[in-house]
Amino acid sequence: MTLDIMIENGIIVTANGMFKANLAIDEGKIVGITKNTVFEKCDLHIDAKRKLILPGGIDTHTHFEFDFMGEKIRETWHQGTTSAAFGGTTTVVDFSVQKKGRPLMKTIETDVSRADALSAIDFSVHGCFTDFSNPEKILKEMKQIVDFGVASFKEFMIYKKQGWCIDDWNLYNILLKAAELNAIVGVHAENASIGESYMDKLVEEGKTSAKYHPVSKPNFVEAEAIQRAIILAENTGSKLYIVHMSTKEGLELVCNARKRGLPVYAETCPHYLTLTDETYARTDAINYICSPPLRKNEDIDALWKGLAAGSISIVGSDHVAFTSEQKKEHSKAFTDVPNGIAGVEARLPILYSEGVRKGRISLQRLVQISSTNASKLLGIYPKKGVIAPGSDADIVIFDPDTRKTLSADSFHMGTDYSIYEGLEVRGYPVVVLSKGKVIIEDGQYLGEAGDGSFLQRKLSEEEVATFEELDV
Ligand code: DUC
Ligand code: ZN
Ligand code: ZN
Repeated sequence: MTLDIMIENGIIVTANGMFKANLAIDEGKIVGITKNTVFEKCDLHIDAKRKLILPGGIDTHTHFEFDFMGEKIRETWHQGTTSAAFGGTTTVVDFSVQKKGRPLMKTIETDVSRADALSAIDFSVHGCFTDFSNPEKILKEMKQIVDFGVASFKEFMIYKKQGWCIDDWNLYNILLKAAELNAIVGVHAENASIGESYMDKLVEEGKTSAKYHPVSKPNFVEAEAIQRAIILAENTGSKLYIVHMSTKEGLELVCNARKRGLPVYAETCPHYLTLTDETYARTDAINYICSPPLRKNEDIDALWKGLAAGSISIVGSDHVAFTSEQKKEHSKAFTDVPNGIAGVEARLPILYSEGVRKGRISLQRLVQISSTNASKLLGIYPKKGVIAPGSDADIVIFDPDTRKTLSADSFHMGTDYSIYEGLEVRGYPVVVLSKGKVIIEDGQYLGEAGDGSFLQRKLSEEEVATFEELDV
């Protein structure tokens, strides 16, 4: 038998441990992990001496080609997913946001076929309802969407002005239905009434600059919505996923819910782990406007501790690649600046450099929060998220010693600035394989638009339970 690829002499890191071994890959799958044998008959030998072998990253939170707050992202699915691959991510879960008056299923089909033609890596979407004019229709559609292979929904508890905000009754009913269908419901948790009224008040007072963005959404705005979502989920039996959690108060609520045995999971993002609200004093502060806003050092410390301890299960990028020109176009008041920060490429390097290198998380935890937990929670395990025979050969060969200064010029995403400009990181992906094909090597992209396929997802109680053993 001649294998396609052997990755030799690397240190394989999994969610549970690490060991030196050779990895055999054939027809897109991992077919063997061997301690001693070096397969002679093999089309390609890759020497991974002194490198870490990680399961390809799974980014649970991207917004490619997003149409939001009067602007459409110019970065294409292909550009965005190529950028993801350079950063060691081989699967993304994007958001299909319903167009009012149209079934969500239609948006999902359109988005999936667009991504199918363009994506460099495998992908899925979360379904987001925004049209609540016929609640019965939503509940019917949820089954159709889950049957299609989209086992997760995300609802916005804010963005009333954009017409996206869900009320508690609809959220409660979606949670009830999700419990019945074995789906998971994500929430963007911010109290809409307070957050948006606060914005209006500040603007009326002439406080329109970006430094008022965090003022309009203090920590309790997020915490209150998290608390409410947890109570609703608890009373429906649904799994709940708090996306882009940014506050120490939110963390405490999730931690308490988990201690009570509730299936409540949290995601945070690299920007909430690295940047503070002092950033909003910069001259280019509008480029950092995202929701929830950047917080304080005490939140950053709490989030890292929550990640290490297991109360936060996943890190997604919340990648939104508006250009500085698009941000500027709407900069008369901070309330109109399209929200979002681009970070799909930086996610894994930042987690390694700021997390593992600085002693905040272990290498195993890095694998769990960047890949394995997402595959288990979102229903793509063991196809994705693990280095094991039979799994897709989505592999990152990671050089722990590479030093790199992050910069918009060296990233591959479709925007002109980076919030991490000038940040020195230690450790970077050097080779990335997607389904057994080398797509990144020597700083070159070797894949093609459309290499990625839609992943049908189905949640498994068993898999969710196994990652909960890792998260305490
Ligand atoms: N938050 C952002 O910062 N951008 C897009 C949507 C969101 O919830
Ligand atoms: Zn959000
Ligand atoms: Zn988002």
